[in-house]
Amino acid sequence: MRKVVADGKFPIGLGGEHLVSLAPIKVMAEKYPDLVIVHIDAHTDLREEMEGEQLSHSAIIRRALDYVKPENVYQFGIRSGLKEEFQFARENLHLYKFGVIEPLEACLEELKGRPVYVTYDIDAIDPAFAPGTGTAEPGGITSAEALQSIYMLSQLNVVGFDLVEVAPVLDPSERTQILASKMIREVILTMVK
Ligand SMILES: [Mn+2]
Repeated sequence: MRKVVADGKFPIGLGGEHLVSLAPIKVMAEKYPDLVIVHIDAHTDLREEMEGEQLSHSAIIRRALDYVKPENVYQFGIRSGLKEEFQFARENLHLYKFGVIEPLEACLEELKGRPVYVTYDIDAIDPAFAPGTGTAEPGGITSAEALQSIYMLSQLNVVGFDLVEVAPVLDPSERTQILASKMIREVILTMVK
C-alpha cells in the first residue's frame, strides 16, 4: 500500500473481510494527518475485540482510530451494534443511523476539500438488493441509493475507497456481485483522478 500511495495512485480495495481497509487507512493517515473516514455500513464495527481477536471485521473502525482522529470519522447507514459501541460512537464520532443519503447530503459542505477515505460495507445495502454478505442486516438502503451515495461522495476529495464484505458464494442470484461491480465502476469513473 505504501508503494501504491507513493506512486500517487488511487487505491481501491475489494473484500472480503473488512480488515482489508486497515492498511490503506494507516498509509493514507501517514500522508494526510487530518484524514477523514467515511464509513458506510450496517454495523458500528467499533468493538474492542471479537472472540478475543482485536483484528476483526467487527473492530475495524476501532482499529482505524489508532491512526485517525475520532472526530474525523463519519458513519452512515448504521443499524446494528452493541450498546457500548453506540455509546462510544455518539460520544466520539459522527454517527448517523439507518439512512445514508440525507445525512450525507447534510455533511457534504463540512467535508468538502478534506482528504476522505471511503470504506463501504456492502451490508449497508438492504439484503433485498445485496444478500451475498456474511452478516446481512434488514432495513438497509436501496441499490439506487448506493449508487447515488457514490455520486455524492465524488464531489469530495476522495483519496481512497474500498468495498468490502461481498461474498459471492452466499448469493447464487449474483445480484450482490452485479451491484458491487457497478459501484466500483462508478468509483473508477467519478473519483479516480
Ligand atoms: Mn457490516
